[in-house]
Amino acid sequence: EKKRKDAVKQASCERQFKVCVIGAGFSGIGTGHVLNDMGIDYEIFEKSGDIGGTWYDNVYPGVGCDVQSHLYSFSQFLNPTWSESFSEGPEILEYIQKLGEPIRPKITFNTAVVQAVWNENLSKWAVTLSSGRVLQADVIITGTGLLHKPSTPKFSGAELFEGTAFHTNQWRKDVSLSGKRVGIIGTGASAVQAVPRIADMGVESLTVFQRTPTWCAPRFNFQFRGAVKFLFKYIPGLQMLYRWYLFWTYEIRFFIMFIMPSKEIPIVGWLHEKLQNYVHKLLKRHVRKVVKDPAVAEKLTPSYPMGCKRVTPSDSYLQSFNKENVHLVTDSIKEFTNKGIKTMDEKFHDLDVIVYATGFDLLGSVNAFEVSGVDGKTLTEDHSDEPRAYYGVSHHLCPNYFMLGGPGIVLGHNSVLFIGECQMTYLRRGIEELLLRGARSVCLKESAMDSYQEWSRNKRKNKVFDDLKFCTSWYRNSRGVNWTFWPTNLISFWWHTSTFDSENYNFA
Ligand code: N01
Repeated sequence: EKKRKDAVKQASCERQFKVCVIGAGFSGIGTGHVLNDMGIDYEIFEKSGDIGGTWYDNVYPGVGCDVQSHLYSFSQFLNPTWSESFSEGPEILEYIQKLGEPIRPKITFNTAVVQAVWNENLSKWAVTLSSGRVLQADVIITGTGLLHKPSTPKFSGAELFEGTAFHTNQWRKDVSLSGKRVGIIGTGASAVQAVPRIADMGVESLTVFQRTPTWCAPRFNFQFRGAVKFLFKYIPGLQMLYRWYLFWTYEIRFFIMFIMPSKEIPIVGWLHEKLQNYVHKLLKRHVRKVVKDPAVAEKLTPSYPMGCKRVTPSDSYLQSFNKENVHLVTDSIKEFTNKGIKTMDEKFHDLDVIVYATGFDLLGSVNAFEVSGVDGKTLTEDHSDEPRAYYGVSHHLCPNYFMLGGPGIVLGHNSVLFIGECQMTYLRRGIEELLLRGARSVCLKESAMDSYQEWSRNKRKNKVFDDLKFCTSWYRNSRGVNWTFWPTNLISFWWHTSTFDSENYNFA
């Protein structure tokens, strides 16, 4: 391994190999550490003003991670001092910024990538930045994520509203909510975190406009005491063990939430169905127990199977609806007026502030900048409304181009950083292979892309998130095709990405 590492380093020095990394969130910072370890030169470009990605951008009240922190962190950079099991945004931001400190000199902030064009003759990418600079890079690694472009539905009359309106992703810290009548549209993961906090911000009223209820499981958040942090710090193996315990408990959820019980499998299929029904029953009972008004509890109870949309764990969301100043509205929004929102039942809801917790524009996020690859074909064109990437990493139109968190690897049950680490191992091996072979380019074969896409389509078939009859969600495009989700368990992802499958690539 040491010899291989030295050879890679030498080869990259000799040909002044340069990598362009896009984004300084978890993916970009993790990649920086990988490239440092490989001894490869690189630059990172970040459109925001500091390190953190989603954790820098999203500052709405209550922002946090609904995956436990000891799992939502890098295995190489364990943090023994997480203050609670589900850390909030600021603590996660602190973690990633600390991790990013050694990388900081390599990052250019407030600079977006606007275009990347593959030059076949040079076997290099010409990367155009928002500053006007054009950089020549041997390899591009993107860590731009799928959820960074907010989606703000165009409600009729929105321009008439005289109060303040903004998206959770563009939280206005300068707007005080105290004493205000606040409306929030949407009940996804962002709203579930924000609603309890906004309700406690001294607002006169908080009206939650719900289109579809969300499955809200109890989170059982707890604080880590000093003794536990001490043990985690001085016995890293213990923390790793805890991490693996979390990983497997999350992984079991894949079976419970996502796989549709198959009656064709005797006994197991029957047991599986019983288990799923039982979990649904438990969660329904939980809503009825927590929410005092039975009519409100009924409205907050989903009628679709959990896992069809993202499950949103919380210890305080449902409880908020017991507060006198929190109201649930389930009639659809008809239009905005100068004073607030009018619903289909012709009721007016007077508001001072409207918060859009309406999620993200997935296609806009994935096509954030123009990528022109082999023969001038663009990724946007190939993506159309069903973006694809081989293990969320490579694409046959883009030689020397690796995505972290690309299409097809969204998870609804476990830590996406596990996927990120697997992808980093994979692309590292790919770059090593390129350098060690003395090749100029490495490009996925089209046949590999096609068979991978076929494989993932088939794998999704018996999953609840793929079945249109249950619900709509941001996982799917307007035709109902789910292009976002990793279709099976994570051990399978790890297995497929633990080695670089050179046979599926062309080296030139
Ligand atoms: O967005 P969403 P989000 N009229 O798309 C409603 C990640 N995340 O920002 O369900 C009325 O889930 C829409 O209604 P419906 C996580 O992956 C992670 O909350 O479509 N309502 C829905 O209720 C998550 O899944 C964390 O009927 C409209 C809501 O708006 C993803 O981000 C924390 C509407 C949108 O929910 C997105 O979550 C936060 C309309 N026209 C976010 N359009 C973690 O903790 C939309 N809605 C890791």
